Amino acid sequence: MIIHIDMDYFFAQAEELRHPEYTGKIIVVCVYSGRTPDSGVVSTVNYEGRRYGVHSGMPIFKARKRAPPQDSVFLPVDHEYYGEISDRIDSVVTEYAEISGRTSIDEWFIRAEGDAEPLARKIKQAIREKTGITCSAGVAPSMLGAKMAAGMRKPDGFLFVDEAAERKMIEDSDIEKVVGIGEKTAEALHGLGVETVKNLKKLDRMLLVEKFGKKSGSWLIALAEGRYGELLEYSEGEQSEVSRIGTLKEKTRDASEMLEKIAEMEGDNQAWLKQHNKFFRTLAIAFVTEDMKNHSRSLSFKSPKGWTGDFREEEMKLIREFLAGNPLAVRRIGIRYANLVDVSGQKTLAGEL
Ligand code: TTP
Ligand code: MG
Repeated sequence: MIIHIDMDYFFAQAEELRHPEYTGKIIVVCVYSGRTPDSGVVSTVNYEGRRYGVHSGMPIFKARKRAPPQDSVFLPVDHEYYGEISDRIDSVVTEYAEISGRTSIDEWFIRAEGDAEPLARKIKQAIREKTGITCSAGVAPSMLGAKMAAGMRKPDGFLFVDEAAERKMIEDSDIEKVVGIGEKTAEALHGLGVETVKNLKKLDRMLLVEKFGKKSGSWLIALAEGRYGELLEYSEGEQSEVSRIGTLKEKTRDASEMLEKIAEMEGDNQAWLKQHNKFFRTLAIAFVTEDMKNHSRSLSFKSPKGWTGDFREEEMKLIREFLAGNPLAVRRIGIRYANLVDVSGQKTLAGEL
């Protein structure tokens, strides 16, 4: 079984965590472009704000019109801080799960070999206890099913679906709600009379391939035929960062030992980038100190970096910078590439998300 974890209104909840004085207020987290004081878009908003119709991707000036000013706080995004919380959640997930992957700053997939439901509940609770913020969890036979299940009960939700329930959930779903189907694909399918996944079954297979090309057409056929496990490769397309974390032989303040561990793991990150035709802009190093606290240091490059680069110098700089500001020894160390840029030039279904 697969467990999917998705944090609730993540950036806004992270802001609530460090600003308890804003409890009950509408929190709108914004990416300001700087052109005018209100230029830019909404990154996310808490559920108080969603009730007024404020949502991700909306222009800030529009959000200002919808959210009552006396009850609202508008804050700029702080990726460094959200990244640190994400790392803290990642340590909780990796503590409980044998095989897991972080697929964006606020999402994890976990492969559960044994009894998945109690494991998922345990992880959900541990995240709440150790980080103070809530998530929604979905458990299903496939990645697609788990992700959709997690989305059905938000916020602070939990949904377990077995094979039959997963099939019903996906078949009854509106086509545009299926993870991996973008706006354009959904529109084209509406044009063919398809509203739900069930309707897709009636379409001629050849027509799907003709209309959407071999790759996307085959993806839709697998969806129609209920081969949900095969859709996994596409949902990876959403991944906006790739990271590895490892435990050092013993706790240390020796920068070259840390660098050696990073070099061991970096190959995995680079292989992943190459396989998925991605470059990255942000390089981050995560540190878990002997008191089990998480820290991270990052830098961003002006132009995206490829999968063959050597970043020893930058990594050393980040490690030294961290050690200079923290007196403790380091127990675990991680390497993360974020702000990924697609360089394949090919549009896939997932790329439309
Ligand atoms: P999501 O998980 O899509 O959204 P969310 O966590 O805010 O809300 P939900 O409870 O529905 O899961 O995205 C995670 C974070 O990514 C989100 O907190 C902010 C950021 N984000 C953007 O910056 N722009 C966007 O358009 C979206 C969708 C998300
Ligand atoms: Mg989320």
